[in-house]
Amino acid sequence: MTSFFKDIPEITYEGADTANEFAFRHYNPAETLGDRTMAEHLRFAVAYWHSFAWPGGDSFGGQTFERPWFGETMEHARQKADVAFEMFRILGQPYYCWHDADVRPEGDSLAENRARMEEMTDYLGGKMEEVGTKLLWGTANLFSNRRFMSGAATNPDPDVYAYSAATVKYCLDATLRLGGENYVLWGGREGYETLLNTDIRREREQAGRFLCAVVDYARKIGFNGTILIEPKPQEPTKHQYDFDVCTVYGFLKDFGLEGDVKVNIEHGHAILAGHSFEHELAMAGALGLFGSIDMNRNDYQSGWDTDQFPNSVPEVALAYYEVLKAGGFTTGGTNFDAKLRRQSLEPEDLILSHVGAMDVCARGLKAAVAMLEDGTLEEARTKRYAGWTTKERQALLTQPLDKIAAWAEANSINPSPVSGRQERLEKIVNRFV
Ligand code: XLS
Ligand code: NI
Ligand code: NI
Repeated sequence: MTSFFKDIPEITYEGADTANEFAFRHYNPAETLGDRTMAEHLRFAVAYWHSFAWPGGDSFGGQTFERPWFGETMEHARQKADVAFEMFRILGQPYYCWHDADVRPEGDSLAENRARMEEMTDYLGGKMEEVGTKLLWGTANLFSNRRFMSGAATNPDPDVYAYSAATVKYCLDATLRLGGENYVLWGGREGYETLLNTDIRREREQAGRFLCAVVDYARKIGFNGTILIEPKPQEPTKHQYDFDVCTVYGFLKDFGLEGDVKVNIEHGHAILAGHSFEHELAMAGALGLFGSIDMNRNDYQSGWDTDQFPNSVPEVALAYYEVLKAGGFTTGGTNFDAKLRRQSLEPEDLILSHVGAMDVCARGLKAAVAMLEDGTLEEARTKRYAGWTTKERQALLTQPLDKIAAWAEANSINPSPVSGRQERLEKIVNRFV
């Protein structure tokens, strides 16, 4: 036990009427909704980086958080893990996620980084056993250190490609050893700042080759989890190659990886791409790519990736509606890739941000399950496409253009527009949220 969270008790479900801040009002892990418990539906995870490694800086100022584990020694890294698992215990968090650079201090060489990661993997493994928290996913930080400033897999320097491959290798090894259920690749610097110095055709091919090597190695070592790409259109680079779900789909198809890799969709990244969260989720469902989610929103006015905890039930409800329609999570889950605002200094803020977010997700999930069970929305959708159910109309999808034209004229086809009923459907959603 560490003393960081003082006497904050373990958070339990007390129901919607409780005035206790340190209790769940909606997240009741054992409660059954449809075919699963809430815990099985939501599969919550804490992001190690935002809660324990981020110092609270922004583009105009540095560290605001003072944490006893900030420092570059292995002792600091172990202390950080102790506090992290203390928080997971208090929250009853089933999962967590890391980048290598969050859990181990930066060494003087690649070999030292690997060795430190191995040492920390053992330490984390012990903690996981003690507290019962599992690893949702591991990932490599191929964007913070200056060596990655011009990209990792897409770097013009082949030595950076090699360094990145070696880093992903030890991260996959660690993920496997800790029983991680997924492995994520987010291409933070896999993009460019200016075309004047960039060969995009070549960089895209490097990225494709890199991903093939990652998939092959994961299978070779017996990693049965899901490999996920996390799309994002920009930030930190001006143009990021994995722009959105559709772009990733095209990329995977190009390299024959559409059956091997799925997507981790982040709310804030969807917004940056000019989409809604539910758009990206529905697209992934439709393309057979749905894997996992990062549940953190952006500020709608600032236009930055602000990584805020979710706090809008209607938004979250529409997201889980699409998650459920895509079949729900298998290996994936709800990762709070969210950070405190830099003024939220107290240890309590770390706990209560997660408690609040878990409750918002639970309420959103309940609404989504209820909307599906009610069925009105799905009935209306089915009805809208009912014209396609006759044999004659279905045949249109197999006929050449000239045949269709002849058929349309012969039958005096003259479509009469039908209401899309958007406001009526939105009104139905509001019955549930
Ligand atoms: C950054 C990303 C990052 C990934 C993991 O915007 O969301 O945190 O989730 O590398
Ligand atoms: Ni993000
Ligand atoms: Ni993310």
